[in-house]
Amino acid sequence: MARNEEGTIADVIRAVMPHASETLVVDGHSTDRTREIAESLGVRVVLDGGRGKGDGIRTAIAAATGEVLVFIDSDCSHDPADIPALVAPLLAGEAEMVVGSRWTGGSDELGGDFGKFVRSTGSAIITLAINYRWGAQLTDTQNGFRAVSIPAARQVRLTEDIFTIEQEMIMKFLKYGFRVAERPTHEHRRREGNSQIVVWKVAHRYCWCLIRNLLR
Ligand SMILES: Nc1nc2c(ncn2[C@@H]2O[C@H](COP(=O)(O)OP(=O)(O)OP(=O)(O)O)[C@@H](O)[C@H]2O)c(=O)[nH]1
Ligand SMILES: [Mg+2]
Repeated sequence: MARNEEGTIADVIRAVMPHASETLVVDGHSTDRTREIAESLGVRVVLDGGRGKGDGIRTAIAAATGEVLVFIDSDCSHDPADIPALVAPLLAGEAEMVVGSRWTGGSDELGGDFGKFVRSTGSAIITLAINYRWGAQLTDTQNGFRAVSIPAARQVRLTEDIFTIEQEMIMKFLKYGFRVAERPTHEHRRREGNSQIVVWKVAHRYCWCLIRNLLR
């Protein structure tokens, strides 16, 4: 997933390639050199519909080939060396989704200022609600670093356009009876550029997405 990540995209692609049969860059209409750099490294680049990261995730699910798809950010927050651990339960037939957990693997970004406090508290409450509703034992329902079975991801119909797609994806997998597992992964601070999430502008969308999917 990449939107204006020209400073880090090349390093992420190079580190991901040894772990994947195909590396796919979903570009959210970057206005910098992100797309150009990705193409110069010989990987497939597709454009999302320009509606946000959720749109990018749906684009990836539609465009990916093979059986397993790993989502990874392009800001060097995630360690590609964790990919085999995320994929292993899928290949073993033990899960249809494996989420990297920052609660068990640690994060450089979960606290320290008011915005991060709101994000981590909100995220803990959402996780609690999801666990209660589906009898799950998850610790991180927001991390974008995760592996999914492509047939399963195509079966659940995802509709969220923004970052709320992470929790929507988990709720819909659970609703369909798919198994959602976790593995510890460490989240590093984004190396350059800015976060695309402004917490107070999107908080209500997280609440609505949660309530809608809990009730439905
Ligand atoms: N394809 C696509 N990718 C996006 C879009 N918005 C963000 N991304 C990418 O999704 C990943 C996660 O976005 P970030 O802005 O890093 O969100 P975050 O990790 O919660 O925020 P930070 O902790 O500040 O890094 C990054 O690699 C972004 O480049 C989009 O609209 N389309
Ligand atoms: Mg990030």
